[in-house]
Amino acid sequence: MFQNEEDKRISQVPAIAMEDNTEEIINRSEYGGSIPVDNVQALASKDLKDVPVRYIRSEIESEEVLVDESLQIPVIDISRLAAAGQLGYDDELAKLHVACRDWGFFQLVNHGISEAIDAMKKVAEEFFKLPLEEKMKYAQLPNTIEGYGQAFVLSEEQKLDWGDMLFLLPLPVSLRNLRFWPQNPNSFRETLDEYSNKLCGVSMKLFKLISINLGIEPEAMSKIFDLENCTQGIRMNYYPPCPEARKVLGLAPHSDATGLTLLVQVNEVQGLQIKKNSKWVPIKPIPGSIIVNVGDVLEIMSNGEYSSIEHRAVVDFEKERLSIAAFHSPGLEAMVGPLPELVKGKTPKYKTIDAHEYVKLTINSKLDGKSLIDHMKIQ
Ligand SMILES: O=C(O)CCC(=O)C(=O)O
Repeated sequence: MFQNEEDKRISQVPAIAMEDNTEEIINRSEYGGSIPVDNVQALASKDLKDVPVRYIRSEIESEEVLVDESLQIPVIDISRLAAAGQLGYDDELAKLHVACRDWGFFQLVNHGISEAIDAMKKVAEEFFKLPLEEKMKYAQLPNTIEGYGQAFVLSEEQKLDWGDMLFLLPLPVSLRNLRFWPQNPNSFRETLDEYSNKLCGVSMKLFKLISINLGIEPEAMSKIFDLENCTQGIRMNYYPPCPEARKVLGLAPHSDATGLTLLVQVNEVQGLQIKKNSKWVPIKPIPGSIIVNVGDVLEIMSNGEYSSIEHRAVVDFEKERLSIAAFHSPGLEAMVGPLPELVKGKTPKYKTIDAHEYVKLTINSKLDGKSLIDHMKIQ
């Protein structure tokens, strides 16, 4: 069906845009940023007995974590989805629909991009192992979101996450800000370039299948999210071990403000939990799989047929944990709202705003459950 079209399209985009156009695009401050806070990896290396109070979240002790091995997110085999018309295709498509509608989360296997994932994991691990001063060469600047640091810190009182991150915007290629792209390890940039293109390819396949499942034209969503039109953000999360691991969070509960998020866990340490029936369910990643989740934009576009799901990251007492999340959002020219073909004859449940406004809203909101989507709901 689409298999080779995709590869063709990807190959038409410059494989790598590595000229340093930093001066032109360094200042994207119109969207806002985060208040700088202490580096958590450095704090954790001090062998603390007590964790500073700004990281302690008393509320999490009373929240129920469901330890039920049988309750796991669906597993979707994308190679079966690509084999249109062959035995099993319709079943897998139906499984994908249920996964998006009832779970908002699934694990994707047989995606065919393991090499790019393994290479990315390796350079991400190497980057976070570098001395702090080397990593700080790529530190966020005031009022920007890209670079090494933290995100979503909007007040001096806000509780903090036990983790650091490197956030970059690989797509669109024309807006890459290489100022923040590490050159150490020296294969970092080309590895990320490859990873970004491959993940965008997988997400385009998913958007097409999702369009089919929603009963709209197959290209309806992938046109909005393709390599030329899509905005792709990649966040590499580093969660150091914590002596009070049960009292802190690596990443506060949130839903993703994107269309689809593709997440890989870098090492074997688990930490992702999703909210299901008001309880936290730990996710056990299948080695080599990609964890996919429905973001707020897909909830909005589907007029609520699919739902973004709250999730959070917990940390370990002894081991560091790393993950890499890739967020696929509509380009800045798009409108964010229910797709007209999905509203026909029904009442839109969400507002329509332009993507600039939506991005500003996202960056200037702290991670707080599904508060962003509540803002978009028509009451
Ligand atoms: O580390 C994880 O497993 C979750 C990461 C995540 O939710 C994010 O980066 O938005």
